[in-house]
Amino acid sequence: MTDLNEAAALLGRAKRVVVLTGAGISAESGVPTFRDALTGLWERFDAQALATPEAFRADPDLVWGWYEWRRSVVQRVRPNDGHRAVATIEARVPHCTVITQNVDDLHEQAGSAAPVHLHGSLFAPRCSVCAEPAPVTGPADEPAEGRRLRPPACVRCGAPVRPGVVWFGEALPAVGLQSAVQAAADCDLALTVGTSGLVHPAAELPLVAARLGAAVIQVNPQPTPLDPVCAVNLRGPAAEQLPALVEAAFAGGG
Ligand code: BV8
Ligand code: ZN
Repeated sequence: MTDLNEAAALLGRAKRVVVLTGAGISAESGVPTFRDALTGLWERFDAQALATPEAFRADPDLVWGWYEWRRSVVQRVRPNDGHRAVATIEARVPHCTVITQNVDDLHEQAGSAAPVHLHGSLFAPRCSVCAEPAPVTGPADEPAEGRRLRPPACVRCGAPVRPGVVWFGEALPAVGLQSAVQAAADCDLALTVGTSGLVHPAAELPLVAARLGAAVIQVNPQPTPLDPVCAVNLRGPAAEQLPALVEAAFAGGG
């Protein structure tokens, strides 16, 4: 039995599915993965150093400029066949929870009802002091790669507005994390797609599923630390592997 057929048999009979996605599922839409997001003028920075509260405090214009550039990239792209295949899985299995580490809105654009955003969103800026939600506005001047931009001031308290993402060293949203861990514990199949499995606690979710008896299928062109717990490793891009998996699992309209 080929890996694809084995994965299709698992998906075809799964009742409670968790899909965990990382930056890799948006790669084929043209959204740079987290590390690629530092190509060009950003490449002299280390993502882990830029995606922190300390970096924002030290240089708000640099960090806000990076996130506005990334938001402008996401607003120019479209979901790919990988995002659409995830929405098909949601429609075809009895229970499905989509959990994403991504801060883009491509799962929603592809039809996923309510993906859990473990690391927040580029589309939910808020005040860095009083947490007042701030409007998502098109930047006055188009953010260019490497351009610093002054963050807007909070309408309520005047403090700088920050991106609505979870930075390194910040706690994940408690409700989202709790529902993600519960879904991973309850599932009978976990799909981990396009994540390097390096960022915690998100990286633990497939391990929770496997420890509690679920089968894990991984979709990634590269090996990751999650390989050993996977029943099947589909080595390839999500926009090819996921549609092929969905086709093989539900072809009979089953
Ligand atoms: C916290 C939002 C505590 C911002 C992001 C335990 C062990 C070790 C470290 C830690 C630990 N616990 C905590 C830590 C520290 C830290 C951490 O994990 N550090 C690691 C990196 C060493 N974690 C934290 O700080 C977390 N917070 O634990 O808080 C706490 C508790 C209470 C009170 C206070 C504090 C917060 C982590 C969240 C950070 N924010 N994103 C932003 O986006 O700017 S994470 C960010 O990096 C992305 O969201 C992404 O998920 C992640 C990884 O980035 P990438 O590698 O680019 O993306 P991905 O992982 O998805 O990899 C791309 C993959 O796709 C690759 O494997 C590639 O092969 C594959 N691919 C490429 N093309 C394709 C493809 N796959 C399929 N198809 C393709 N076409
Ligand atoms: Zn405020």
